[in-house]
Amino acid sequence: MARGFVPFPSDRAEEYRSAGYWTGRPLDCLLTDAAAAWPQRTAIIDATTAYTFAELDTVADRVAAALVDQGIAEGERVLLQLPNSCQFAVALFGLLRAGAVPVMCLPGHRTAELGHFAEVSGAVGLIVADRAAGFDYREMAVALTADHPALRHVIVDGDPGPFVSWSGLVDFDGPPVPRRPVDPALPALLLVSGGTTGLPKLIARTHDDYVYNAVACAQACEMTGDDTYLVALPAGHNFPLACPGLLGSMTVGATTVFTADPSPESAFALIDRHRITVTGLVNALAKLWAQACGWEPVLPTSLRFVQVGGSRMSPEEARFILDNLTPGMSQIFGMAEGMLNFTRPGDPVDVVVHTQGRPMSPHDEMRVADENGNEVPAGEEGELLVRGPYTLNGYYRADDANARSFSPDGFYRTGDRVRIFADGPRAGYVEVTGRIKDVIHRGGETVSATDLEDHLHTHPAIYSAAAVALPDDYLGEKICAAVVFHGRSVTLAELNGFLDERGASTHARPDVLVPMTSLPTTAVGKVDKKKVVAQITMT
Ligand code: OOB
Repeated sequence: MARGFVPFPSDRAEEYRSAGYWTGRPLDCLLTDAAAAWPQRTAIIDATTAYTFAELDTVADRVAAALVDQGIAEGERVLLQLPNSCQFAVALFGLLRAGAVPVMCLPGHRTAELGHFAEVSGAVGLIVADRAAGFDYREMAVALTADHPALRHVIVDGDPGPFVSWSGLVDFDGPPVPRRPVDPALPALLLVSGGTTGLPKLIARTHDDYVYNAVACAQACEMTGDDTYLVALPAGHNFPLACPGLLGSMTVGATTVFTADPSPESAFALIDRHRITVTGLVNALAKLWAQACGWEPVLPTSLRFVQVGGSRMSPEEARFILDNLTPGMSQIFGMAEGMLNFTRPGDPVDVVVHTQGRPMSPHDEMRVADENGNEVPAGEEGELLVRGPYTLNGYYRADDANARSFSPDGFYRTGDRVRIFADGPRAGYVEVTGRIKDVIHRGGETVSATDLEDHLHTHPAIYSAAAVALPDDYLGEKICAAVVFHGRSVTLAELNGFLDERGASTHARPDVLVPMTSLPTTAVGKVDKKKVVAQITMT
Protein backbone atom coordinates (compact mmCIF):
# COMPACT_ATOMS: atom_id res chain seq x y z
CA MET A 1 0.00 0.00 0.00
CA ALA A 2 2.72 2.43 1.04
CA ARG A 3 4.35 2.26 -2.42
CA GLY A 4 3.24 5.28 -4.40
CA PHE A 5 1.51 6.92 -1.43
CA VAL A 6 2.74 10.45 -0.68
CA PRO A 7 2.43 11.12 3.06
CA PHE A 8 2.09 14.50 4.76
CA PRO A 9 5.50 16.02 5.53
CA SER A 10 6.37 15.53 9.19
CA ASP A 11 6.48 19.22 10.15
CA ARG A 12 2.96 19.84 8.95
CA ALA A 13 1.73 16.55 10.40
CA GLU A 14 3.04 17.66 13.78
CA GLU A 15 1.29 21.01 13.40
CA TYR A 16 -2.08 19.34 12.66
CA ARG A 17 -1.67 16.97 15.59
CA SER A 18 -0.81 19.74 18.01
CA ALA A 19 -3.73 21.85 16.74
CA GLY A 20 -5.93 18.90 17.76
CA TYR A 21 -7.22 18.21 14.23
CA TRP A 22 -5.59 14.83 13.92
CA THR A 23 -6.45 12.46 16.72
CA GLY A 24 -4.51 9.38 15.69
CA ARG A 25 -7.65 7.25 15.47
CA PRO A 26 -8.65 4.90 12.65
CA LEU A 27 -11.52 5.90 10.39
CA ASP A 28 -13.77 3.09 11.63
CA CYS A 29 -13.68 4.70 15.10
CA LEU A 30 -16.50 6.90 13.79
CA LEU A 31 -18.72 3.82 13.97
CA THR A 32 -17.17 2.45 17.17
CA ASP A 33 -17.77 5.76 18.94
CA ALA A 34 -21.31 6.22 17.60
CA ALA A 35 -22.24 2.68 18.63
CA ALA A 36 -20.90 3.35 22.13
CA ALA A 37 -22.62 6.73 22.47
CA TRP A 38 -25.97 6.08 20.76
CA PRO A 39 -26.37 2.28 20.38
CA GLN A 40 -30.15 2.34 19.87
CA ARG A 41 -30.33 5.31 17.51
CA THR A 42 -31.06 4.64 13.86
CA ALA A 43 -27.78 4.93 11.96
CA ILE A 44 -28.79 4.17 8.38
CA ILE A 45 -31.99 3.62 6.42
CA ASP A 46 -32.71 2.57 2.85
CA ALA A 47 -35.83 1.45 0.99
CA THR A 48 -35.84 -1.99 2.62
CA THR A 49 -33.64 -1.93 5.73
CA ALA A 50 -32.58 0.08 8.76
CA TYR A 51 -29.74 -0.45 11.23
CA THR A 52 -29.11 1.12 14.61
CA PHE A 53 -25.53 2.16 15.33
CA ALA A 54 -25.11 -0.97 17.48
CA GLU A 55 -26.44 -3.19 14.71
CA LEU A 56 -24.22 -1.56 12.10
CA ASP A 57 -21.25 -2.01 14.42
CA THR A 58 -22.01 -5.72 14.84
CA VAL A 59 -22.62 -6.44 11.17
CA ALA A 60 -19.46 -4.53 10.14
CA ASP A 61 -17.49 -6.80 12.47
CA ARG A 62 -19.09 -9.90 10.94
CA VAL A 63 -18.33 -8.74 7.40
CA ALA A 64 -14.76 -7.89 8.42
CA ALA A 65 -14.30 -11.41 9.77
CA ALA A 66 -15.79 -12.88 6.59
CA LEU A 67 -13.50 -10.78 4.37
CA VAL A 68 -10.44 -11.94 6.29
CA ASP A 69 -11.77 -15.49 6.05
CA GLN A 70 -12.04 -15.03 2.25
CA GLY A 71 -8.31 -14.28 2.23
CA ILE A 72 -8.28 -10.50 1.99
CA ALA A 73 -5.17 -9.34 3.81
CA GLU A 74 -4.32 -6.16 5.69
CA GLY A 75 -3.55 -3.23 3.38
CA GLU A 76 -5.01 -4.87 0.28
CA ARG A 77 -7.25 -2.73 -1.93
CA VAL A 78 -10.84 -3.67 -2.74
CA LEU A 79 -12.98 -1.85 -5.30
CA LEU A 80 -16.27 -0.90 -3.64
CA GLN A 81 -19.04 -0.17 -6.12
CA LEU A 82 -22.41 -0.60 -4.46
CA PRO A 83 -25.46 1.55 -5.18
CA ASN A 84 -26.77 3.86 -2.46
CA SER A 85 -28.01 1.46 0.21
CA CYS A 86 -27.35 0.35 3.77
CA GLN A 87 -25.10 -2.38 2.36
CA PHE A 88 -22.78 0.33 1.06
CA ALA A 89 -22.12 1.46 4.66
CA VAL A 90 -21.84 -2.12 5.91
CA ALA A 91 -19.27 -2.92 3.21
CA LEU A 92 -17.30 0.26 3.85
CA PHE A 93 -16.92 -0.40 7.57
CA GLY A 94 -16.45 -4.14 7.03
CA LEU A 95 -13.53 -3.42 4.71
CA LEU A 96 -12.01 -0.86 7.08
CA ARG A 97 -12.21 -3.29 9.98
CA ALA A 98 -10.69 -6.06 7.90
CA GLY A 99 -7.74 -3.70 7.44
CA ALA A 100 -8.46 -3.50 3.69
CA VAL A 101 -8.39 -0.20 1.79
CA PRO A 102 -11.64 0.45 -0.08
CA VAL A 103 -11.42 2.14 -3.49
CA MET A 104 -14.56 4.25 -3.67
CA CYS A 105 -16.01 3.67 -7.13
CA LEU A 106 -19.33 5.14 -8.28
CA PRO A 107 -22.18 3.02 -9.70
CA GLY A 108 -21.87 4.91 -13.00
CA HIS A 109 -18.28 3.78 -13.57
CA ARG A 110 -17.84 1.11 -16.19
CA THR A 111 -15.07 -1.25 -17.37
CA ALA A 112 -12.78 1.56 -18.55
CA GLU A 113 -12.73 3.26 -15.14
CA LEU A 114 -12.89 0.10 -13.02
CA GLY A 115 -10.09 -1.49 -15.06
CA HIS A 116 -7.99 1.60 -14.55
CA PHE A 117 -8.66 1.64 -10.78
CA ALA A 118 -7.83 -2.08 -10.57
CA GLU A 119 -4.61 -1.53 -12.49
CA VAL A 120 -3.38 1.47 -10.52
CA SER A 121 -4.43 0.27 -7.08
CA GLY A 122 -3.51 -3.38 -7.60
CA ALA A 123 -6.91 -4.27 -6.12
CA VAL A 124 -7.55 -7.89 -5.12
CA GLY A 125 -11.33 -7.63 -4.82
CA LEU A 126 -14.51 -6.06 -6.12
CA ILE A 127 -17.84 -5.63 -4.33
CA VAL A 128 -20.82 -4.93 -6.60
CA ALA A 129 -24.58 -5.36 -6.79
CA ASP A 130 -25.97 -7.98 -9.16
CA ARG A 131 -27.93 -5.45 -11.16
CA ALA A 132 -28.82 -1.81 -10.64
CA ALA A 133 -30.40 0.82 -12.84
CA GLY A 134 -30.68 -1.65 -15.70
CA PHE A 135 -26.98 -2.63 -15.64
CA ASP A 136 -25.62 -6.09 -14.87
CA TYR A 137 -22.46 -5.63 -12.78
CA ARG A 138 -21.71 -9.37 -12.86
CA GLU A 139 -21.13 -9.22 -16.60
CA MET A 140 -18.74 -6.35 -16.08
CA ALA A 141 -17.01 -8.35 -13.32
CA VAL A 142 -16.50 -11.27 -15.70
CA ALA A 143 -14.74 -8.98 -18.18
CA LEU A 144 -12.73 -7.24 -15.47
CA THR A 145 -11.45 -10.41 -13.84
CA ALA A 146 -10.40 -11.75 -17.24
CA ASP A 147 -8.30 -8.63 -17.85
CA HIS A 148 -7.11 -8.21 -14.25
CA PRO A 149 -6.30 -11.60 -12.75
CA ALA A 150 -5.21 -9.92 -9.50
CA LEU A 151 -8.93 -9.30 -8.84
CA ARG A 152 -9.41 -12.61 -7.06
CA HIS A 153 -12.46 -11.86 -4.95
CA VAL A 154 -15.69 -10.72 -6.55
CA ILE A 155 -18.52 -10.36 -4.06
CA VAL A 156 -22.05 -9.69 -5.28
CA ASP A 157 -25.00 -8.25 -3.37
CA GLY A 158 -28.02 -10.10 -4.77
CA ASP A 159 -27.86 -13.08 -7.13
CA PRO A 160 -24.10 -13.77 -7.20
CA GLY A 161 -23.93 -15.78 -10.44
CA PRO A 162 -20.44 -17.34 -10.53
CA PHE A 163 -19.17 -15.12 -7.69
CA VAL A 164 -19.26 -14.97 -3.88
CA SER A 165 -22.55 -13.99 -2.26
CA TRP A 166 -22.54 -10.82 -0.16
CA SER A 167 -25.30 -12.16 2.08
CA GLY A 168 -22.99 -15.00 3.10
CA LEU A 169 -20.58 -12.38 4.42
CA VAL A 170 -23.28 -10.50 6.30
CA ASP A 171 -24.39 -13.75 8.00
CA PHE A 172 -20.84 -15.02 8.66
CA ASP A 173 -20.48 -16.65 12.08
CA GLY A 174 -16.79 -17.52 12.13
CA PRO A 175 -14.25 -16.13 14.58
CA PRO A 176 -14.14 -12.32 14.79
CA VAL A 177 -11.07 -10.39 13.67
CA PRO A 178 -9.10 -8.82 16.48
CA ARG A 179 -8.87 -5.03 16.29
CA ARG A 180 -5.33 -4.38 15.13
CA PRO A 181 -3.53 -1.10 15.69
CA VAL A 182 -3.70 1.11 12.60
CA ASP A 183 -1.13 3.68 11.52
CA PRO A 184 -3.34 6.79 11.25
CA ALA A 185 -0.89 8.41 8.81
CA LEU A 186 -1.57 5.70 6.22
CA PRO A 187 -4.46 5.68 3.71
CA ALA A 188 -7.85 4.64 5.06
CA LEU A 189 -9.44 4.66 1.62
CA LEU A 190 -8.90 5.78 -1.95
CA LEU A 191 -11.24 8.32 -3.51
CA VAL A 192 -11.42 8.88 -7.25
CA SER A 193 -10.79 12.32 -8.70
CA GLY A 194 -13.71 14.17 -10.27
CA GLY A 195 -12.02 15.67 -13.29
CA THR A 196 -13.58 15.35 -16.70
CA THR A 197 -10.27 15.13 -18.57
CA GLY A 198 -8.76 11.66 -18.88
CA LEU A 199 -9.35 8.78 -16.49
CA PRO A 200 -9.90 9.63 -12.82
CA LYS A 201 -6.87 9.53 -10.55
CA LEU A 202 -6.75 7.87 -7.13
CA ILE A 203 -6.58 9.96 -4.00
CA ALA A 204 -5.40 8.33 -0.80
CA ARG A 205 -7.11 9.85 2.22
CA THR A 206 -5.45 9.01 5.52
CA HIS A 207 -7.26 7.97 8.71
CA ASP A 208 -6.15 11.19 10.38
CA ASP A 209 -7.18 13.51 7.57
CA TYR A 210 -10.49 11.86 6.77
CA VAL A 211 -11.67 11.60 10.39
CA TYR A 212 -10.88 15.30 10.68
CA ASN A 213 -12.73 16.01 7.41
CA ALA A 214 -15.90 14.34 8.71
CA VAL A 215 -15.76 15.78 12.24
CA ALA A 216 -14.92 19.34 11.19
CA CYS A 217 -17.45 19.42 8.36
CA ALA A 218 -20.29 18.23 10.61
CA GLN A 219 -19.33 20.90 13.13
CA ALA A 220 -19.17 23.69 10.56
CA CYS A 221 -22.56 22.64 9.14
CA GLU A 222 -23.92 22.71 12.72
CA MET A 223 -25.05 19.09 12.49
CA THR A 224 -26.60 17.57 15.62
CA GLY A 225 -28.15 14.25 16.54
CA ASP A 226 -31.53 15.75 15.58
CA ASP A 227 -30.51 16.01 11.93
CA THR A 228 -31.20 13.42 9.25
CA TYR A 229 -28.94 13.41 6.18
CA LEU A 230 -30.05 12.22 2.74
CA VAL A 231 -27.46 10.58 0.48
CA ALA A 232 -28.89 11.55 -2.92
CA LEU A 233 -25.58 11.60 -4.84
CA PRO A 234 -23.54 8.41 -5.33
CA ALA A 235 -22.43 7.46 -1.81
CA GLY A 236 -18.80 6.76 -2.69
CA HIS A 237 -18.23 10.37 -3.75
CA ASN A 238 -16.45 12.54 -1.19
CA PHE A 239 -19.37 15.03 -1.03
CA PRO A 240 -22.12 12.69 0.31
CA LEU A 241 -19.54 10.45 2.01
CA ALA A 242 -17.82 12.92 4.32
CA CYS A 243 -18.79 16.56 3.61
CA PRO A 244 -20.54 16.03 6.06
CA GLY A 245 -22.47 13.15 4.46
CA LEU A 246 -22.64 9.70 5.99
CA LEU A 247 -19.42 9.94 7.98
CA GLY A 248 -20.02 13.46 9.29
CA SER A 249 -23.55 12.48 10.35
CA MET A 250 -22.15 9.57 12.35
CA THR A 251 -19.90 11.90 14.34
CA VAL A 252 -22.96 13.54 15.91
CA GLY A 253 -25.30 10.53 16.00
CA ALA A 254 -27.47 11.76 13.11
CA THR A 255 -29.34 9.29 10.91
CA THR A 256 -28.39 8.83 7.26
CA VAL A 257 -30.97 7.87 4.64
CA PHE A 258 -29.84 6.40 1.31
CA THR A 259 -31.72 6.73 -1.94
CA ALA A 260 -30.72 5.42 -5.34
CA ASP A 261 -33.48 7.52 -6.94
CA PRO A 262 -32.89 11.26 -6.58
CA SER A 263 -35.83 12.25 -8.80
CA PRO A 264 -37.92 14.97 -7.10
CA GLU A 265 -40.98 12.74 -6.93
CA SER A 266 -39.19 10.00 -5.04
CA ALA A 267 -36.78 12.17 -3.04
CA PHE A 268 -39.45 14.63 -1.82
CA ALA A 269 -41.58 11.76 -0.53
CA LEU A 270 -38.56 10.34 1.29
CA ILE A 271 -37.60 13.73 2.74
CA ASP A 272 -41.13 14.10 4.02
CA ARG A 273 -41.34 10.57 5.46
CA HIS A 274 -38.03 10.77 7.34
CA ARG A 275 -38.15 14.52 8.02
CA ILE A 276 -34.75 14.91 6.36
CA THR A 277 -32.95 18.13 7.29
CA VAL A 278 -29.64 18.10 5.38
CA THR A 279 -28.52 16.91 1.96
CA GLY A 280 -25.92 17.58 -0.73
CA LEU A 281 -26.72 18.00 -4.43
CA VAL A 282 -24.91 18.79 -7.66
CA ASN A 283 -26.17 21.93 -9.40
CA ALA A 284 -28.29 20.24 -12.06
CA LEU A 285 -30.13 18.20 -9.45
CA ALA A 286 -30.66 21.20 -7.18
CA LYS A 287 -32.11 23.13 -10.10
CA LEU A 288 -34.42 20.28 -10.97
CA TRP A 289 -35.61 20.00 -7.36
CA ALA A 290 -36.16 23.77 -7.22
CA GLN A 291 -38.30 23.63 -10.36
CA ALA A 292 -40.18 20.59 -9.15
CA CYS A 293 -41.32 22.57 -6.12
CA GLY A 294 -43.66 24.21 -8.62
CA TRP A 295 -45.54 20.99 -9.37
CA GLU A 296 -44.83 18.24 -6.83
CA PRO A 297 -47.69 17.60 -4.36
CA VAL A 298 -45.32 16.85 -1.45
CA LEU A 299 -42.69 19.54 -0.78
CA PRO A 300 -39.37 19.04 1.03
CA THR A 301 -40.22 21.44 3.85
CA SER A 302 -38.11 19.75 6.53
CA LEU A 303 -34.83 20.65 4.78
CA ARG A 304 -32.79 23.18 6.74
CA PHE A 305 -29.41 23.01 4.99
CA VAL A 306 -28.98 21.98 1.35
CA GLN A 307 -25.44 22.04 0.04
CA VAL A 308 -25.10 22.64 -3.66
CA GLY A 309 -21.80 22.25 -5.46
CA GLY A 310 -19.61 20.28 -7.79
CA SER A 311 -19.50 22.78 -10.64
CA ARG A 312 -19.87 26.46 -11.32
CA MET A 313 -23.22 28.01 -10.43
CA SER A 314 -24.12 31.52 -11.54
CA PRO A 315 -25.67 33.93 -9.03
CA GLU A 316 -28.96 33.71 -11.00
CA GLU A 317 -29.06 29.94 -10.60
CA ALA A 318 -28.16 30.22 -6.91
CA ARG A 319 -30.96 32.74 -6.38
CA PHE A 320 -33.43 30.48 -8.15
CA ILE A 321 -32.59 27.53 -5.89
CA LEU A 322 -32.65 29.69 -2.79
CA ASP A 323 -36.06 31.15 -3.68
CA ASN A 324 -37.71 27.96 -4.86
CA LEU A 325 -36.16 25.02 -3.00
CA THR A 326 -35.05 26.30 0.38
CA PRO A 327 -33.71 29.43 2.07
CA GLY A 328 -31.28 27.02 3.70
CA MET A 329 -29.28 26.61 0.48
CA SER A 330 -25.51 26.65 0.91
CA GLN A 331 -22.84 26.65 -1.77
CA ILE A 332 -19.95 24.21 -1.48
CA PHE A 333 -16.77 24.18 -3.51
CA GLY A 334 -14.97 20.96 -2.76
CA MET A 335 -12.82 18.29 -4.27
CA ALA A 336 -11.94 14.68 -3.60
CA GLU A 337 -8.37 15.93 -3.22
CA GLY A 338 -9.41 17.54 0.08
CA MET A 339 -9.94 21.29 0.36
CA LEU A 340 -13.53 22.31 1.13
CA ASN A 341 -15.09 25.75 1.03
CA PHE A 342 -18.70 26.33 1.89
CA THR A 343 -21.12 28.96 3.06
CA ARG A 344 -22.20 28.46 6.65
CA PRO A 345 -25.69 28.26 8.14
CA GLY A 346 -26.78 31.83 8.78
CA ASP A 347 -24.44 33.47 6.26
CA PRO A 348 -26.00 36.55 4.60
CA VAL A 349 -27.91 35.94 1.35
CA ASP A 350 -25.40 38.02 -0.62
CA VAL A 351 -22.60 35.67 0.43
CA VAL A 352 -24.65 32.55 -0.27
CA VAL A 353 -25.65 33.74 -3.76
CA HIS A 354 -22.36 35.25 -4.89
CA THR A 355 -19.67 33.05 -3.34
CA GLN A 356 -18.79 29.37 -3.07
CA GLY A 357 -17.98 29.73 0.60
CA ARG A 358 -14.89 29.95 2.76
CA PRO A 359 -12.39 27.29 3.85
CA MET A 360 -13.49 24.68 6.32
CA SER A 361 -10.33 24.74 8.42
CA PRO A 362 -8.38 27.61 9.95
CA HIS A 363 -5.30 25.68 8.78
CA ASP A 364 -6.35 25.57 5.11
CA GLU A 365 -3.76 27.57 3.17
CA MET A 366 -4.85 29.11 -0.11
CA ARG A 367 -2.73 30.83 -2.71
CA VAL A 368 -4.01 32.45 -5.91
CA ALA A 369 -1.40 32.50 -8.67
CA ASP A 370 -1.05 33.84 -12.20
CA GLU A 371 0.08 31.69 -15.15
CA ASN A 372 3.72 32.16 -14.10
CA GLY A 373 3.03 30.87 -10.64
CA ASN A 374 3.31 34.28 -8.96
CA GLU A 375 0.76 35.23 -6.34
CA VAL A 376 -1.78 37.78 -7.61
CA PRO A 377 -2.78 40.86 -5.58
CA ALA A 378 -5.56 40.28 -3.02
CA GLY A 379 -9.01 40.07 -4.62
CA GLU A 380 -7.74 39.27 -8.11
CA GLU A 381 -8.32 36.18 -10.18
CA GLY A 382 -5.91 33.33 -10.69
CA GLU A 383 -5.39 29.61 -10.17
CA LEU A 384 -6.12 28.31 -6.70
CA LEU A 385 -3.35 26.37 -4.97
CA VAL A 386 -4.12 24.72 -1.63
CA ARG A 387 -2.43 22.93 1.23
CA GLY A 388 -3.82 21.89 4.59
CA PRO A 389 -4.76 19.24 7.15
CA TYR A 390 -7.00 17.21 4.81
CA THR A 391 -5.59 17.98 1.35
CA LEU A 392 -3.56 15.35 -0.48
CA ASN A 393 0.18 15.63 -1.01
CA GLY A 394 0.26 13.53 -4.14
CA TYR A 395 -2.04 11.32 -6.21
CA TYR A 396 -1.65 7.61 -5.55
CA ARG A 397 0.93 6.00 -7.84
CA ALA A 398 0.96 8.88 -10.30
CA ASP A 399 4.45 10.37 -10.41
CA ASP A 400 3.94 12.25 -13.68
CA ALA A 401 0.67 13.85 -12.61
CA ASN A 402 2.27 14.71 -9.26
CA ALA A 403 5.17 16.51 -10.90
CA ARG A 404 2.63 18.78 -12.63
CA SER A 405 0.02 19.07 -9.90
CA PHE A 406 2.08 20.22 -6.91
CA SER A 407 4.25 23.23 -6.18
CA PRO A 408 7.72 22.62 -4.73
CA ASP A 409 6.42 23.55 -1.28
CA GLY A 410 3.56 21.06 -1.42
CA PHE A 411 0.58 23.12 -2.60
CA TYR A 412 -1.91 21.27 -4.79
CA ARG A 413 -2.63 23.10 -8.05
CA THR A 414 -6.41 22.79 -8.30
CA GLY A 415 -6.74 23.95 -11.92
CA ASP A 416 -9.65 26.08 -10.69
CA ARG A 417 -9.75 29.78 -11.46
CA VAL A 418 -10.90 31.72 -8.39
CA ARG A 419 -10.92 35.05 -6.67
CA ILE A 420 -10.82 35.44 -2.91
CA PHE A 421 -12.69 38.56 -1.88
CA ALA A 422 -10.39 40.91 -0.04
CA ASP A 423 -12.86 43.22 1.67
CA GLY A 424 -16.51 43.95 2.35
CA PRO A 425 -19.08 41.42 3.56
CA ARG A 426 -17.65 38.74 1.24
CA ALA A 427 -14.08 39.09 2.56
CA GLY A 428 -12.33 35.74 2.86
CA TYR A 429 -14.96 34.00 0.71
CA VAL A 430 -14.05 32.36 -2.59
CA GLU A 431 -15.67 32.78 -5.97
CA VAL A 432 -14.92 30.08 -8.54
CA THR A 433 -14.80 31.78 -11.92
CA GLY A 434 -13.99 28.73 -14.05
CA ARG A 435 -11.40 26.09 -14.83
CA ILE A 436 -7.97 27.29 -15.94
CA LYS A 437 -8.12 25.07 -18.98
CA ASP A 438 -11.79 25.50 -19.80
CA VAL A 439 -11.12 28.03 -22.52
CA ILE A 440 -11.71 28.09 -26.26
CA HIS A 441 -8.90 29.33 -28.51
CA ARG A 442 -10.83 31.03 -31.28
CA GLY A 443 -8.54 32.70 -33.81
CA GLY A 444 -6.22 34.81 -31.70
CA GLU A 445 -8.66 35.10 -28.78
CA THR A 446 -8.91 33.04 -25.63
CA VAL A 447 -12.55 32.76 -24.61
CA SER A 448 -13.68 31.64 -21.16
CA ALA A 449 -16.30 28.92 -21.55
CA THR A 450 -17.67 29.73 -18.08
CA ASP A 451 -18.28 33.40 -18.89
CA LEU A 452 -20.25 32.47 -21.97
CA GLU A 453 -22.21 29.80 -20.08
CA ASP A 454 -23.12 32.34 -17.39
CA HIS A 455 -24.58 34.61 -20.10
CA LEU A 456 -26.41 31.74 -21.76
CA HIS A 457 -27.96 30.66 -18.46
CA THR A 458 -29.69 34.02 -18.12
CA HIS A 459 -31.71 33.46 -21.33
CA PRO A 460 -35.31 32.59 -20.39
CA ALA A 461 -35.57 29.83 -23.03
CA ILE A 462 -32.38 28.06 -21.91
CA TYR A 463 -32.53 25.35 -19.28
CA SER A 464 -28.86 24.43 -19.36
CA ALA A 465 -25.92 25.12 -21.62
CA ALA A 466 -22.31 24.13 -22.18
CA ALA A 467 -19.80 26.08 -24.25
CA VAL A 468 -17.29 23.79 -25.93
CA ALA A 469 -14.57 24.05 -28.56
CA LEU A 470 -15.01 22.37 -31.94
CA PRO A 471 -12.12 22.06 -34.39
CA ASP A 472 -12.14 24.61 -37.21
CA ASP A 473 -9.87 24.86 -40.25
CA TYR A 474 -9.63 28.64 -40.16
CA LEU A 475 -10.03 29.60 -36.51
CA GLY A 476 -8.28 26.61 -34.94
CA GLU A 477 -11.28 26.27 -32.62
CA LYS A 478 -14.79 27.58 -32.96
CA ILE A 479 -17.28 28.18 -30.17
CA CYS A 480 -20.16 25.77 -29.88
CA ALA A 481 -23.08 26.30 -27.51
CA ALA A 482 -24.74 22.99 -26.64
CA VAL A 483 -28.11 24.03 -25.27
CA VAL A 484 -31.08 22.36 -23.61
CA PHE A 485 -34.16 24.54 -24.16
CA HIS A 486 -37.14 24.83 -21.82
CA GLY A 487 -39.55 24.30 -24.67
CA ARG A 488 -39.39 26.94 -27.36
CA SER A 489 -35.93 26.99 -28.93
CA VAL A 490 -34.17 30.08 -30.30
CA THR A 491 -31.94 30.46 -33.35
CA LEU A 492 -28.25 31.30 -33.30
CA ALA A 493 -29.04 34.80 -34.64
CA GLU A 494 -31.60 35.39 -31.86
CA LEU A 495 -29.16 34.12 -29.27
CA ASN A 496 -26.42 36.41 -30.48
CA GLY A 497 -28.88 39.33 -30.43
CA PHE A 498 -29.56 38.49 -26.79
CA LEU A 499 -25.83 38.37 -26.03
CA ASP A 500 -25.50 41.81 -27.69
CA GLU A 501 -28.17 43.19 -25.40
CA ARG A 502 -26.38 41.77 -22.37
CA GLY A 503 -23.16 43.40 -23.45
CA ALA A 504 -21.29 40.10 -23.68
CA SER A 505 -17.90 40.56 -25.34
CA THR A 506 -18.12 40.27 -29.12
CA HIS A 507 -15.44 37.64 -29.63
CA ALA A 508 -17.11 35.30 -27.15
CA ARG A 509 -20.12 34.45 -29.30
CA PRO A 510 -21.20 30.96 -30.32
CA ASP A 511 -20.39 30.10 -33.94
CA VAL A 512 -22.61 27.04 -33.72
CA LEU A 513 -25.73 26.30 -31.70
CA VAL A 514 -26.56 22.66 -31.04
CA PRO A 515 -29.89 21.98 -29.34
CA MET A 516 -29.74 18.87 -27.13
CA THR A 517 -32.39 17.02 -25.14
CA SER A 518 -30.03 16.74 -22.17
CA LEU A 519 -26.35 17.36 -21.48
CA PRO A 520 -24.32 14.20 -20.83
CA THR A 521 -22.97 13.92 -17.28
CA THR A 522 -20.17 12.30 -15.27
CA ALA A 523 -20.80 9.50 -12.79
CA VAL A 524 -21.70 12.03 -10.08
CA GLY A 525 -23.94 14.15 -12.32
CA LYS A 526 -21.75 17.03 -13.51
CA VAL A 527 -21.90 18.15 -17.15
CA ASP A 528 -19.26 16.15 -19.03
CA LYS A 529 -17.87 18.38 -21.77
CA LYS A 530 -15.77 15.62 -23.29
CA LYS A 531 -18.96 13.66 -23.89
CA VAL A 532 -20.74 16.79 -25.19
CA VAL A 533 -18.05 17.19 -27.86
CA ALA A 534 -18.08 13.47 -28.64
CA GLN A 535 -21.87 13.50 -29.13
CA ILE A 536 -21.74 16.57 -31.36
CA THR A 537 -18.86 15.40 -33.51
CA MET A 538 -20.38 11.92 -33.88
CA THR A 539 -23.59 13.18 -35.49
C1 OOB B 1 -16.54 17.75 -5.78
O1 OOB B 1 -15.43 16.97 -5.90
P1 OOB B 1 -14.82 16.39 -7.23
O2 OOB B 1 -13.53 15.79 -6.83
O3 OOB B 1 -15.82 15.54 -7.93
O4 OOB B 1 -14.56 17.63 -8.19
C2 OOB B 1 -13.74 18.70 -7.81
C3 OOB B 1 -13.80 19.82 -8.81
C4 OOB B 1 -13.15 21.10 -8.33
O5 OOB B 1 -11.76 21.11 -8.51
C5 OOB B 1 -13.86 22.11 -9.19
O6 OOB B 1 -13.31 22.14 -10.48
C6 OOB B 1 -15.24 21.59 -9.30
O7 OOB B 1 -15.15 20.19 -9.10
N1 OOB B 1 -16.15 22.17 -8.30
C7 OOB B 1 -16.72 23.40 -8.43
C8 OOB B 1 -17.55 23.56 -7.30
N2 OOB B 1 -17.44 22.44 -6.54
C9 OOB B 1 -16.59 21.62 -7.16
N3 OOB B 1 -16.59 24.34 -9.37
C10 OOB B 1 -17.30 25.48 -9.20
N4 OOB B 1 -18.11 25.70 -8.15
C11 OOB B 1 -18.27 24.77 -7.18
N5 OOB B 1 -19.10 25.02 -6.15
O8 OOB B 1 -17.13 18.20 -6.74
C12 OOB B 1 -16.99 18.02 -4.39
C13 OOB B 1 -16.37 17.40 -3.32
C14 OOB B 1 -16.80 17.65 -2.03
C15 OOB B 1 -17.85 18.52 -1.81
C16 OOB B 1 -18.48 19.13 -2.88
C17 OOB B 1 -18.06 18.90 -4.18
